[in-house]
Amino acid sequence: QQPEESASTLEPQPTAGQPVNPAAKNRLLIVDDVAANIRILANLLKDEYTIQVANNGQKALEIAQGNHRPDLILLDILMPDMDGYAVCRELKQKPETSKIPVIFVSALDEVEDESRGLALGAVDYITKPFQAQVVKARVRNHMNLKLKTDLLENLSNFDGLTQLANRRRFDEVLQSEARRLSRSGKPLALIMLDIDFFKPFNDNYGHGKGDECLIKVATALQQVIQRPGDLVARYGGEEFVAVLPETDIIGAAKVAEAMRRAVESLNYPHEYSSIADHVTVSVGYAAAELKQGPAEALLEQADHALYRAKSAGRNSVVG
Ligand code: GH3
Ligand code: MG
Ligand code: MG
Ligand code: MG
Repeated sequence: QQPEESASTLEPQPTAGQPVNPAAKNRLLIVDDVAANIRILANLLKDEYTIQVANNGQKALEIAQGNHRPDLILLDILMPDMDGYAVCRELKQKPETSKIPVIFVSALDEVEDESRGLALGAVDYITKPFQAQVVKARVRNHMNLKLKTDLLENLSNFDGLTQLANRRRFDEVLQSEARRLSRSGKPLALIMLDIDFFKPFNDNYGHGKGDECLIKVATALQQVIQRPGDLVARYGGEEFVAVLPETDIIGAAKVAEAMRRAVESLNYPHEYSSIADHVTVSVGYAAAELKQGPAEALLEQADHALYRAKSAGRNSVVG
């Protein structure tokens, strides 16, 4: 019986670097031009993993770049049209697939074949005919390593409390967007946001409640930011930032106001605020074409705007 491509029954794969669902079964893509080979490997591994299959290189690349990216790939070398080496080279070149570990499974058993595969970035090389138990063990080891790598990447890019991108990730995205947009001449917008009277909130309700409030605010902000390419991050304690590529000052003002309103709509009780009976935020924004200066200058502008929003009485938006 042919293994099914059960990918469509799964939740969409989170974009690279986003928190992974530990309960989900890990995906294994098997690439081979011979159906019988696929069947053998699939039967061997289907209890442990969600099996995806491709009978040629092009199909393999499509699946690897799709919405259900595999966690690991078993890759045949000798295939018509596009051989396994070429597939591996393409996978390693593209940022969205470069981190997926590849194990070659091939009848080519010369030292040159194996070393060529490893030089292309494959993590392992298994020769056919193979020992079933050895394949199982090697796949398991590499899968575990991949999951640990994912975990580390998540920890270094996301804030543990709110699950938003952290400052490190924000800086990275800001720099790469600035580089990209300074070439295209399109504008970049930044939003900086700070919770009003959060110190008295913490002092009176306690840090635990303060943390809960931060999570609620973060979720509300994330729901406003829906456009692909936009990023909202936790900049520091109770400060948040958003990067909006290809957005001008008018667009920035709209998003900034939507964020302010989203937090206000939470109606999150705060009886120690001097301006309301619920949690509010002050928002500063700025936008520019990046030919005019570095991204840091734009961030400073947004920060100054935020300061003016505070001075203007808080729960307000200033650009
Ligand atoms: P303003 O309206 O001027 O922003 O007043 P504020 O009280 O919000 O400003 P301030 O910067 O003085 O206070 C920030 C407070 O945020 C300090 C700290 O109690 C709280 N805070 C920062 N990070 C965290 C966190 O991770 N968890 C919790 N619970 N509180 C935090
Ligand atoms: Mg083959
Ligand atoms: Mg602050
Ligand atoms: Mg504050």
